[in-house]
Amino acid sequence: KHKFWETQPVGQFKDLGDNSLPEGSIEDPILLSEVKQEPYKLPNLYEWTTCDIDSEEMCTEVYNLLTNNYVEDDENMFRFNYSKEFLRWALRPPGYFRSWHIGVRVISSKKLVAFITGVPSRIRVRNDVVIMAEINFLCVHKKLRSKRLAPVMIKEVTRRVHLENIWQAAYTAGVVLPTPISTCQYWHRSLNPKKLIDVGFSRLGARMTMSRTIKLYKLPESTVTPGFRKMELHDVPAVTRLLRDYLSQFVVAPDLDENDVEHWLLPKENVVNSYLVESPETHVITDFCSFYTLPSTILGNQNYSSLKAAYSYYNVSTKTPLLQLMNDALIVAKRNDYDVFNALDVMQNESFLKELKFGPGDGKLHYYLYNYRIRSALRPSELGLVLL
Ligand code: MYA
Ligand code: JJ1
Repeated sequence: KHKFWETQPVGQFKDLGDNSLPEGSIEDPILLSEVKQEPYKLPNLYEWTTCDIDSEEMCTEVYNLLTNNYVEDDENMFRFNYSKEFLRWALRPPGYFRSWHIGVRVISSKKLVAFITGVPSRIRVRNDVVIMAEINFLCVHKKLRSKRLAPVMIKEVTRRVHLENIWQAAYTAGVVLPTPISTCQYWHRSLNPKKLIDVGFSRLGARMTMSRTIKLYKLPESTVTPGFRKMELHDVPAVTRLLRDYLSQFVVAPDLDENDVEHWLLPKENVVNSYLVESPETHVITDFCSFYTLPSTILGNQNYSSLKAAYSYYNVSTKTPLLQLMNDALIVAKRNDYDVFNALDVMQNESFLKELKFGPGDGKLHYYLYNYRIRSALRPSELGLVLL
């Protein structure tokens, strides 16, 4: 069934009930001198290219490939439309390797037709902090699908990760592969219900009118929590302490230092938003919430071409109830013209989803580790990791 994945060091379906297999690394590292030194062979007519995402020209090529060929929903009504600024942010975290931003071109025309990326990260699994690659943006042009290009790309990124002496990876996908460490549900909170209904993102509920629906999703103009404000550079140490302490309760979570927090969580216009609660009396930072901006192209609608979505990222509550904190996040997202606020049922998100009028979507997200076995699948609430 999975001719490629059956050959890879990942949990296999046949081993699912087998509790005798140990947790951790599936195969041992080899000497760097024994890692294949030359790239995998591509089909004739295609060549590898390393994408310099700093270059405006290259970034535009990647952006155009993804804009036209990346992930769609199951009815092909929407397609993720990561912005160039977002891609630069996602692909250049502390310690990134340019060699992990891999493209495939048609030799004759030089047209970019496929892409895959990795970025380094430290991910804690139970008590072990493991250096991993986070793999994302795997994309093959629509006209080149089903030609087994994806396995070659995955093997090539694996080889380049190995050359940096890194032997594990984390990734997410909308499809089921051998084998998920967890399967999460997408939830959606309407902020602009009229538009969402007009474009087919959501439907008018039974016995609901448009005006009742608009009223149902109405939010106040301003946030309610005293001391709620945007995160700033000087907050990095306090936010790092808050997040590290919070994430320690999950089975799988990133091990973030101050450099990571500055990169991943300091607000960046139209890319990532972070807010925190600074106690007006003590000036202690007690709570934190964040979301990233990922619009989708609306395919084939007369009136609208883009859906502005916020995706819940990392949230920490120690003093403000999580429900109130996330309600404030919804208020700022609404104020900034987002159409919808999306979240997965990871971490403690279940505690606010229903009450804040999120509804389950038709999409699921499967989490995977490469070359690291987990004895049995985790509950989404045991995951403290959000990939972009
Ligand atoms: S997830 C987002 C993936 N991208 C999209 O969904 C965009 C739209 N789709 C496409 O561009 C293509 O359909 C893709 C497949 C490129 C997805 N992850 O070339 P093929 C397996 C892993 O004939 P195509 C993300 O970016 C499939 O099961 N494998 O197929 C994370 C089959 O293998 P097997 C996938 O449709 C990516 C084989 O590929 C995926 O033309 C993580 C068929 O190849 C998928 N999403 O192209 C990658 N979809 O026969 C793994 C299909 O065995 C990283 N396949 O079933 C692993 C860690 C690597 C680093 C390790 C370091 C140590
Ligand atoms: O966005 C998604 N679904 C939407 C749109 C559905 C359109 C028809 N298929 C959805 N809308 C309902 C919202 C409604 C609002 C009021 C309350 C009730 C709910 O369900 C889905 C997620 O649900 N998104 C996708 O399918 C996109 C792909 C998801 C897999 C992503 C893989 C990413 C790989 C990253 O590395």
